[in-house]
Amino acid sequence: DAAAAALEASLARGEIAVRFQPVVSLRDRRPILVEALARWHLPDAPVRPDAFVALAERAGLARKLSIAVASRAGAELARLAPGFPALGLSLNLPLALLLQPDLVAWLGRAMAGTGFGPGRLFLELTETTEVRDRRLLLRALQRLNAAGYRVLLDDLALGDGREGLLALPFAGFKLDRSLVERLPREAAVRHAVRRLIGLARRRGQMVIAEGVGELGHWSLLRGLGLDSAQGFGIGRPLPASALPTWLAGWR
Ligand code: G
Ligand code: G
Ligand code: MN
Ligand code: NA
Repeated sequence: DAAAAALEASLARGEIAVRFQPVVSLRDRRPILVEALARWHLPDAPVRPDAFVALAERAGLARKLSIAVASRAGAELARLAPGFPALGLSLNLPLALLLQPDLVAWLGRAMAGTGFGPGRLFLELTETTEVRDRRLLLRALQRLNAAGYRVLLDDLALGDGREGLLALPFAGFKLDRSLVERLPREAAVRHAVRRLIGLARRRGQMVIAEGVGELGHWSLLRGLGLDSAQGFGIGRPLPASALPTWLAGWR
């Protein structure tokens, strides 16, 4: 259809831009990584990421989109050095791509020459659709772990049926903004989150709070045992060129 053709043309012309949102340590404030967030701006208006990511998946362009985002993110961050710290880079990947047996090969090619090898990359499993075959996901995680990647379960909420996935060898998870927002006012949510974090700790998994809008909640998050945090209160998604200024202000 027309939308798919427009996206394919934009991909071919290198028109998919990337913004970077920092994740910082709740212990020592140090920036740990930046998450790459794709942006598509048509002449009249921006297209919402969730809309064009879904379009890409429907149109068989998901892999092309991921390669475009990954290679552009790597190239733009590489251009910031020297003087910019060796932060990690986090990429969002839907389940269908994470399961691809040749993911390690094509992602490696996309990042070649950028300085972002597996040891500096985090992969966020964004998919909210059901994982039908856990063994396939387990095998994919084993392949990625063996290659040195760290895979995070993105947007984990309570009662969404995905908690059980944490028994798989994920490096950690991101606590969904909907939960993080409720923590200050709801003891039951704090209790449930503490339990999740306890489980993660025992498995050596890291836990990132998403959607932290106010720095006032820092000590609450830290007290719950969260490792790190991301959100508009820390840093908005920024173009690569704005990261050094953000970093200088953050310190
Ligand atoms: O800023 P924000 O509106 O970017 O992101 C909206 C949604 O789009 C989020 O769920 C995010 O994970 C997803 N998203 C952003 N960039 C990418 C990308 O490059 N690939 C995939 N699969 N999802 C992305
Ligand atoms: O699903 P994923 O977590 O990858 O999506 C990230 C999305 O969340 C992006 O759209 C990003 O712009 C948005 N986001 C990040 N931090 C905040 C925040 O503090 N508040 C709000 N409302 N959105 C945020
Ligand atoms: Mn994400
Ligand atoms: Na997320």
